[in-house]
Amino acid sequence: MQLRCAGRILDLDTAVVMGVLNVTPDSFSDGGLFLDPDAALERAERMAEEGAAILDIGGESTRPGARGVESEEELRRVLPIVERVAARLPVLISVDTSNPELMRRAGAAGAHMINDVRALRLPGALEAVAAGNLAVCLMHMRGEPADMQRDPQYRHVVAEVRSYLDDRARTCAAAGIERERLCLDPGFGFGKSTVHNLELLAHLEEFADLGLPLSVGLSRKSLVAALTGRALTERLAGSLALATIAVLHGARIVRAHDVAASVDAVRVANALRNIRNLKSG
Ligand code: 8Y4
Repeated sequence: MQLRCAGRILDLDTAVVMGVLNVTPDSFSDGGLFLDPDAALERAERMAEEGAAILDIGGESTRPGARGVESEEELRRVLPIVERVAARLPVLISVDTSNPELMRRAGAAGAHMINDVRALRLPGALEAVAAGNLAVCLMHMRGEPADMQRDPQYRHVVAEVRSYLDDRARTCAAAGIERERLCLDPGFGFGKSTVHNLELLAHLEEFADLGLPLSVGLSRKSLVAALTGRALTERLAGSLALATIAVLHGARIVRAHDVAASVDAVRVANALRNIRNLKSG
């Protein structure tokens, strides 16, 4: 299984780690530290050394309750970092954005992928990605960050999220974005209760039969807090357990803050998957 990213091929027969690089001053864990471009670059270098296959660079906070940032400010934060990382590191670069203007300009800055929590639903986003050759990760979100955790309800969360992603993938294909460029993500924590998140994780394999690579983001999220009772800075072990389970259930891209530890967890899960596949022929 492969993903076509701006002329490069990402082999996803084994799962890889996508490291998170926030360039927001209100970032929940990095506290504005990485608004400094030199610090951002150092952090990027370190994550690449630690084995991240992809870096996800984002300038808009999508934490529950977060407010959108103005388009110009987002471009101003993200594009210079993308340019500098692309010039220096061999790693694939994903841009975490819903902003069509940033999508249009990301490729020229050196990005390979768009990661959109709104799955190209904003006006102009489909056209912006179709006009280039970047890959795109389509994520499910119920509602908007400002209100998404206000008592989310589903009749069948797995079926509803799956059918949403299938629909978005078909819409992308119809708009001229080849399926080889698409990746799907159930959007853990984006308008989901603890039980919804667990149901999605337990039934992740049902998404795999859509035939597209799956990505997941579980690192440090409220699901870890709900299951372990841990504060934000104490969630690594729980995050690694969830990442391991996700790969065993078919995830191919694991979005994570703690790259070195996540790479180890993903290696363990990849090894187990390989053995299982060898034995079942
Ligand atoms: C603590 C730690 C509290 C993290 C909240 C958070 C995903 C994503 C995000 C995801 C994809 C986050 C941009 C939310 N999550 N993209 N982005 N999949 N594809 N919250 O799950 O990390 S940001």
